[in-house]
Amino acid sequence: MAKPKVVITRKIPAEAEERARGLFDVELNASDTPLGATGLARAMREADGLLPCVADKVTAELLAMPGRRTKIVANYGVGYNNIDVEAAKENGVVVTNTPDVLTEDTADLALTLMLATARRVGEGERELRSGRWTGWRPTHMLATQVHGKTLGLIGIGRIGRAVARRAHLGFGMRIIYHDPYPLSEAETAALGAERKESIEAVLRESDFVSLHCPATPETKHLMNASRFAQMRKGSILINTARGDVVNEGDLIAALRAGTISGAGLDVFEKEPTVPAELTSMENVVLLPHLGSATLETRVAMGMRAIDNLEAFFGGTAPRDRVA
Ligand code: 8YV
Repeated sequence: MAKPKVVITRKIPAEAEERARGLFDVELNASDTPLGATGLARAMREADGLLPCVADKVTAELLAMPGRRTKIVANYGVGYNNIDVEAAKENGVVVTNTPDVLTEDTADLALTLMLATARRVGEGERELRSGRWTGWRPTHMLATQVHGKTLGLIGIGRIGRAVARRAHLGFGMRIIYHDPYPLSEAETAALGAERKESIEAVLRESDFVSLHCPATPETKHLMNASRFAQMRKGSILINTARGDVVNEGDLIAALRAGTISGAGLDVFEKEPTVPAELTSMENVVLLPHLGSATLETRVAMGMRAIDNLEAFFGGTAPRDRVA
């Protein structure tokens, strides 16, 4: 029987590409340039399965396209807001994601951003590298402490819990959170966490606010001017979730006005475009969407997406089906 045809839209680690080659009639993207809407349309006309990444917009138009051959979209990533899931359901296209394997890395990066922003790591590095460091002095680049402070989590799913563990057990932080799906009493106690009834209640008491919710129509611009106004003076926002969750214009205004004192951001509203207002600010740490960017995890994400494709084409239920 002919192998199913699968298009992998971007270069993924070699080990995963090798495995895909063995299982499928696979089209790889050796040049690693984005396919764009036209390339994705061609891929979905020609292939039985698509393995896209966060920047590939799998739109309703593509999913409803006459002549579409693709029956499964196995996203490379836990977040799948790049895919119109409703349109996938309507058109009978299966969608899967890659949870679990990137939880710990993303939590590590959230802590990296928290420490780097609070302790002025980017600013210090820029000063030193540009030859502006004039030597040690007691009042040089004074920062704000991290350990023992209050961390507010918006969302307490897999990644939120991994962040809470690190912050509570490693940094002695008090953890408060809001999530429509609360933790069990036992989990709450193990994380030293406390649930708050509203996002505002979390914002009002937190020294650091870290976002760990999915990007959905409900969470679009969840952090906006009125929510920034609820945050404590001197507090810091961390975003390793999705750019859409934050109104970037309102964030810039809040930083400018000193409503909050800093931000550590791994994701942006219009990636890879980052507003010049942010790149020119010293009190923000900006990373190019590196949450899951370790070799081990990127291999594991490839394997997990391939597991989903293999199950689907083998006639069994893919483990990570989201539509
Ligand atoms: C990926 C991510 O880098 O999993 C996610 O949701 O944001 C990152 O792990 C990205 O999705 C690649 O497609």
